[in-house]
Amino acid sequence: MTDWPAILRAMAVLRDGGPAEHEARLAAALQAGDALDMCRASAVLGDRLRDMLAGLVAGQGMGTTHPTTAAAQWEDIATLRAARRSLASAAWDALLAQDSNTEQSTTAYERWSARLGRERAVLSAVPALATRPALRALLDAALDTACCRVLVLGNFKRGKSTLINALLGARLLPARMTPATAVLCTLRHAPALHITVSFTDGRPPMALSLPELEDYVCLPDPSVASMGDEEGAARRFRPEIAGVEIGLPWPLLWDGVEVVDSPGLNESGDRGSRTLAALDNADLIVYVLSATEALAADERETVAERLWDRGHRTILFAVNYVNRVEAEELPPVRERLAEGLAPFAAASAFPALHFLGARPALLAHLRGDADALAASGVPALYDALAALTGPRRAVPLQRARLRGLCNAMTTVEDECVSAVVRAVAALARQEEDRRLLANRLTTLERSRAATERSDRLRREAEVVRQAEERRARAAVLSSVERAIDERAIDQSLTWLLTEMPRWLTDRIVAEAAHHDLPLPAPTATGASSPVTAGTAFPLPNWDGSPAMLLVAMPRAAMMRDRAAMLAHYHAEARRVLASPAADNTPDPTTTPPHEDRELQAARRAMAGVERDAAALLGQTRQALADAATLETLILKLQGALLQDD
Ligand SMILES: Nc1nc2c(ncn2[C@@H]2O[C@H](COP(=O)(O)OP(=O)(O)OP(=O)(O)O)[C@@H](O)[C@H]2O)c(=O)[nH]1
Ligand SMILES: [Mg+2]
Repeated sequence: MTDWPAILRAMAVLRDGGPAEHEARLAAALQAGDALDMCRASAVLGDRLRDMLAGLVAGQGMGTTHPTTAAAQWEDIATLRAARRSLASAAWDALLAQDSNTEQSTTAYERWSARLGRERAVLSAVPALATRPALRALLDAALDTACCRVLVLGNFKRGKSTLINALLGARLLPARMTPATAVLCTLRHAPALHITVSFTDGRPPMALSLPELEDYVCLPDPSVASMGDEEGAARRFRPEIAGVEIGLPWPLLWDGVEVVDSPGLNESGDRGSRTLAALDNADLIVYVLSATEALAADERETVAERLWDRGHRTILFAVNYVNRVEAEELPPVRERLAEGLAPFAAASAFPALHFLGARPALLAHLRGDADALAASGVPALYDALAALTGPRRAVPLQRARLRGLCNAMTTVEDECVSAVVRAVAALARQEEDRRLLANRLTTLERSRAATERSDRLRREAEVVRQAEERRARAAVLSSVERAIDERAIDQSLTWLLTEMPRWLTDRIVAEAAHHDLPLPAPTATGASSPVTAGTAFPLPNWDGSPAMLLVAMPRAAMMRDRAAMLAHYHAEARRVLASPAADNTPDPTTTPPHEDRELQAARRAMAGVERDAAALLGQTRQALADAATLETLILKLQGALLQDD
C-alpha cells in the first residue's frame, strides 16, 4: 500500500537544503497522480538522492564530513528511498484504478507493442548496460510484449495442477492426494504435444513422452514405492531437473501466453523458493486457495507480502474444492474469502474472485457434460484469463512490466547506493591511513630537517675555523719570516747550515703555540715533507709532547751561499705553515640511511594512498553518472510503456 507519510517526509527532505526546483517538480508530478506521474515523482527523488550521495562521497574524499552530518544525510537518503518504494506502489495502484476505463483497440495495442519493441531493440546500444547483463535482461523482459506469463501459485494440494487440466479439458499434468508437482512446468503453444525436460547440471534438454512426464515432474509417490516399484521410484524426481516445458495446441496459449504450474509454496523450502523466484517473471497470477480452509494465515501473508507489496496487481483468486463444502456452509466461506481478499481484488476491473471445483470440471469436460462444466466455475475463470491475456492484453502487461521497470529502477538505485557505501568506507580507511602516514612523514621530515640544520651549522663553523686558521698561519709565517732574517744576520754559515733548522722548528712551534695553530705532524723521517738532506731528531713540541724536526736542512751545495740558505729557510717556513688545500668535496649528510629509506617509503605510500583515493572517487562518480543515465533511460521506458499515443 502507498505510504503517503513516507512521501511527505521525502518532500521535507527536498525542501531542506535541496534545489527548489526538485520540490516544485515533485509537487507537479504528484498533482496529476497517474502512474507515469508517480514514476516522474520518483525520478525527482532519484535526482536528489544521487546529489546527496555525490555530496557524501565528495565530503568524505576531502575529509570535511562530520560523522553527525553524515549520519543525518544517510537518514535523509533512507527517507528518499522509502518514499521511492511508496511511489512505485502508488504507480501500480494508479494503473490498477486506471484500467477500468481503458478499452484498448487492437491497433492501439499493436502501436504500443511496436513502440516497446523499438525501445527494446536499442537497449544493446546503451553503454551503461553493457557491463550490467542482469539489469539488461530485466529491462529486456519488461519490454517483451510477445510473451505473457501466467503463474499458477498456491500452497500444496490446493488443486493447482488439476485446475490447469480442468482449464485445458484433459489429464495432462500429474495430480494426486500426496505432494506432487516438484518442478516448474511451463505450458506453451505448439502445433502438437511436445514435452522437454531441462537440467541444472549441464545436460542437454531431453524429450519426454506423456507417460514419462510424472517421473520427471513429481515427487516420489509413497504408494508406488511401497508397492515395490523400486526402479520407478529411483527414476522419480531429482533436484538436478531445472524444469519441464510442454508445447501443446491450446487456444489459451496463442499469442505467446505461457501457463506455469508450480510446486506448492509450503511443501518444501527449496521447491517453494523456486516457485517464488518464478514470481519475478510472472505477468499474471492465478492464486489457488481451498474453500475447505478458507484463507489460511500464511496464504494471506503470501498474497500481501509476496504478491501485492512486490507489485503484482493482476491476481485471479481461484477458490477450489467448492464441491467439498456443504451448500449451506458455502455463504460464510464466500464471505470470509471476499472480505479477506478485498484489498487485493476489490479495486480491479476484472472479476478477481472465482469459486470453483477443478476436479468436477475436469470430469465434466472428459464426459462432455456442459452443464456440470458451467456449474463448476472453471469456464468463468477461463474467460477471465482469456480476456486478460487476449489480443488487447496491454493493461495487465502494463501493470506487470511497470513492476519490472520499477524493480530495474530499484536495482540501479541499490547498485549506486552500495557503490557509495563501499566508497565512503574505503575513503574513511584511506583517510585514516593518510593521517597515520602524514604523522610519520612529519616526524621523519622534522628529524631530517634537524640533521640538515646541524650539518649546515657544522659546515659553517668549519669555514670560520679554516678562515681563522689561515689568518693564524699568515700571522705565524710573517713573524717567523721576520725572525729568520733577524736571527740570520750575525750567524755563521755553519750555524745556518746545522743549527738553524732546529732553531726554526722551535720558532715555528713557539709561534704556532702562541696563535693556537695546530701544526702538521712530522713524518717518520723527522720532517713534515720529504727532505733531501737533514737530520731528524726529537725535540719537544710547543705543548711539551715529543716532536720531530719540521724544517729540512739545506743542501750542502748551498753551504757557501748565505742568500740561498735564507731563501731555503723562508721556503721551508712557507711550506710548513702553508694552509692545507681547501676540501671542496660536499659534506655528506649525517641522516641515518634507514631513516632516509623510511622517509622515501612513507612518501611513496602517501602518493599511493592519494592515487587510490582519486581512482575510487573517479569510479564512484562514474557509478553515479551511470545511475543517472540508467534512471533517465528507465523513466523514458516507463513513459513508452504507460503513455497513450
Ligand atoms: N474433490 C475434489 N478434489 C479435487 C479438486 N481439485 C483437485 N482435487 C484433487 O486434489 C488432489 C490434489 O490435486 P493437485 O492438482 O495435485 O494439487 P496441487 O495443488 O497441484 O498439488 P501439489 O502439486 O502437490 O502442490 C488430487 O487428487 C485432485 O484430484 C476438487 O475441486 N474437488
Ligand atoms: Mg501440482
